[in-house]
Amino acid sequence: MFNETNYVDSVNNAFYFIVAISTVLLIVVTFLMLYFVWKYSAKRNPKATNIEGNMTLEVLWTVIPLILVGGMFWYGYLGYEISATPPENSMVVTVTGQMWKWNFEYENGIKTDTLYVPVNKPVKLDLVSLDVNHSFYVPVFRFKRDVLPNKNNSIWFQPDQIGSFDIACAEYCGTDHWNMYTKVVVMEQKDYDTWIALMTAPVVDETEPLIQADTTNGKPNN
Ligand SMILES: [Cu+2]
Repeated sequence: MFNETNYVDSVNNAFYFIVAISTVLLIVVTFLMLYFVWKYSAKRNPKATNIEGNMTLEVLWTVIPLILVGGMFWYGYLGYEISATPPENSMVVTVTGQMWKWNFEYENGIKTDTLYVPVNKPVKLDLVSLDVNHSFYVPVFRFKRDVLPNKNNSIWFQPDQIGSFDIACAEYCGTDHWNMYTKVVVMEQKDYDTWIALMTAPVVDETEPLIQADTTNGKPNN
């Protein structure tokens, strides 16, 4: 759904990889368990055997999980590396988390409580907390990053679809944590430019149309 210049595919692949391994293991373990219950029941196996150890088995059940977990790490790391490197031409928005709301400040000083971004453009988010630990979570963009009072994290994303998507706080931060929701609104570039123009327009006579009143500073900074 979101494009390959982003890290969304890597996150999805890591997820599918882990689900596939877990499913196979679940099936194998369940069948073995049922088989052993049947085979070693008191009726078929009245006298228990004391097994000292089995080197081959022990090596196998150490090495195979190590390879599987290494694979999970590798898939996860591929996505993490991309997510940690915002493109040079990213638009920068400062995200401030506080109990219990989000605020967004754009390069030209505009402040909003909903995040507005143009489509197909990389957006870098600088994450700041005014009080306790929060976590900025946008499920549809496949990212979640801690927002901490003593350390400035950042994350970037590039939406390729118009729409309005949920933002949540994913770190329990107090009484109204459950309600710390807002939206990211992805718009066509021209709609975004119009929005910026409206937001930056000086207060004018009500008879004048707002957009025409502002032709000098109506463009975003980059
Ligand atoms: Cu929070």
